[in-house]
Amino acid sequence: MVRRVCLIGAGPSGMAALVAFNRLKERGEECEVTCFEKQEQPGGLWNLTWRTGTDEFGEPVHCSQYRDLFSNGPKECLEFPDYTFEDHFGKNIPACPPREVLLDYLQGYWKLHGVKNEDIHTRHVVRNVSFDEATQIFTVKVTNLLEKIDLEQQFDYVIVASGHFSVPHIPHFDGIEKFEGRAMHAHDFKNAREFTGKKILLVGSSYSAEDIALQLYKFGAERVTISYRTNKMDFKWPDKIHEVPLLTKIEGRTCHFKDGTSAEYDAIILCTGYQHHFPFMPSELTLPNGNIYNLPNLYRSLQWYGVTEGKKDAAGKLFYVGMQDQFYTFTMFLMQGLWVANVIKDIIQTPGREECVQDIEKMFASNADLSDYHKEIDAQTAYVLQLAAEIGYNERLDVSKIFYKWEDDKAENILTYRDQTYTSNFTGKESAVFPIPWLKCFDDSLSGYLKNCV
Ligand code: FAD
Ligand code: NA7
Repeated sequence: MVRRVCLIGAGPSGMAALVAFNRLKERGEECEVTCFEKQEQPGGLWNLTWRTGTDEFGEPVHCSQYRDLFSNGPKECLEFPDYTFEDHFGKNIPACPPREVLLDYLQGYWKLHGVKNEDIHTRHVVRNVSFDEATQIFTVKVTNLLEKIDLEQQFDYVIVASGHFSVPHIPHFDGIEKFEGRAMHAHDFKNAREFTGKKILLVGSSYSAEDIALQLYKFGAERVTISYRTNKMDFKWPDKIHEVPLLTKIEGRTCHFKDGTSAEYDAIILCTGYQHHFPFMPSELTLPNGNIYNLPNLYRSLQWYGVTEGKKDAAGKLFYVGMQDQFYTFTMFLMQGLWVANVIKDIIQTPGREECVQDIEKMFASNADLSDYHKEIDAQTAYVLQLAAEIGYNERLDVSKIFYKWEDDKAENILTYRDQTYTSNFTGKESAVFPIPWLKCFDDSLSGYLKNCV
C-alpha cells in the first residue's frame, strides 16, 4: 500500500521534506506526498511582501522578514554538503548575503533534487486536520484560494511545516492604547526608511530587537532604545542605540522604564517574539507554545506522542518539523526531513511509545541546562548529528566552531560582524569579502549583490 502523506507548508522545512522524499524515491522507496502551501510560491518567510495584516485573499500575511534583511548568521552554518554556495553561484561569495541571495540558493537546491513548483499545491490553505483513531486516518480540509473551492482529502501521515515565526506574540503595556505615536509588532516591520530621523523604542532583547535596532541605525533613526525584560543583549552598541530595563507604562509619547527613567518616542516596535499557532490542528494534537530547543510531545522534536495530560498521540503518524528555536536552519531542516521520511517508510525504526515518551521528557527537562549560547549551540549540534547518525548521513554537519566565532565577532563589533569571514566545511575556503561594508550597503538585490561579488 502506498503511504499517503500530507505536508503542510512549503517553506525551507517543508521543502526539505520534499527533497527527502525525492531522495527516497530515487532508491525505490516512494510515498505519495501532497504538499499544501498558502503562498504563491515555496520559500516561507523568505518570500518578502510589502503587505501587512492580510493578503489579497484575506489570509494572514505569513512573512516576518523585511526589506534590506541580510543573513544574520554565516552562510557557512547553513550550507548544504551536496550543494555549496560556490556550486550554486559559480564563485565564492561573502558570509552574510541578503535575503534574495539565500532564497535563490534554496531554489537551486530544490531544483537540484527535482522538487518542482508544480509538485506543490500553492495558494491552498489548510483549514482543518482531524485524526480518526478507529481507521487511523487523517482527514485534511483545504481551501483552494484561487478557485475558491474547499477540498477534503484523506492521509495516513501528516507533517506540519507551517513555521513558527509568523503569528506575533503581542503583550499589553499599560497606556499603550493611548500612545500618541505608532505602536506595532516586528512582524509588520517592513522598511527601516520609514523611521529615518525618528526616536524608536524596541521592546524585547533577542534576534528581532537586535537586527531591527541595527536596521534603524543604518537608515538614520535619531535614537533607538531597546527595553529588555530579563537580560540585556549588552553588545557594544553605537551611541544612538542603548538598552534600558522593562517598559512599565506609557503616557502620551512618554515611555517609563523599570529603572525610573523615561523618554519620548515616535514609535514603539514590539520585538516580543512569535506564537506557535496551528489553527488548523485539533487542540489535542497541537504543539504547545514556546520558542525552545527541545520540544514537548515530540520524539526527536519531530514525532508526536502526546505526553501532556489530555493529549492524544495519533499513533506516531503526526510530525512537526522546524518548530524549535534555531541556530541551525537549512541543514537541520534537511536532517529532519530525511529522518521523518525514513520513519514513515519504516527504513528506520523508532522505539515504542513508552520509550519515546521517556526520551521526550528527558530532553524537555534538559532545556533548563541551556544557560548560554555555547550550551545552546552544542545542544543543537548534538541534535543535528544524532538525526544524521540515525539516518546514516555521513557529512561534516558540525558547524559549532563557526557559530562560536560568529558569536565572538558579534561581541567584538555588532556593526561589522556581517563583514567577517568563515571557512566552509565543504569547500575548505574562507568566505569572500564584500567590497562595501554592511553598514553602507543599501542595495539588497540579488543582481546588485552578485555584481559586487568578485
Ligand atoms: P516558514 O519559513 O515560516 O514557512 C512555513 C510555510 O508554511 C510558509 O510558506 C507558509 O505560507 C506555510 N503555511 C503556514 N500555514 C499554512 C496553512 N494553514 N496552509 C498552507 N500553508 C501554510 N534563518 C536563517 O537561517 N538565517 C537568517 O538570516 C534568518 N533570518 C530570519 C529573520 C526573520 C525576521 C525571521 C522571522 C526568521 C529568520 N530566520 C533565519 C529563521 C527562519 O525561521 C528559517 O530560515 C526558515 O524560514 C524556517 O522555515 P520553515 O519552513 O520552518 O517556516
Ligand atoms: P524570540 O527569540 O522568541 O525573543 C522574544 C523576545 O521578546 C525575548 O527577548 C523576550 O524576553 C521578549 N519578550 C517576550 N514577551 C515579553 C514581554 N511581555 N515583555 C517584554 N519582553 C518580552 O523572538 P525574536 O522575534 O527576537 O526572534 C525570532 C526569530 O526571528 C529568530 O529566530 C530570528 O531568526 C528572527 P525574555 O528574554 O524572554 O525575557
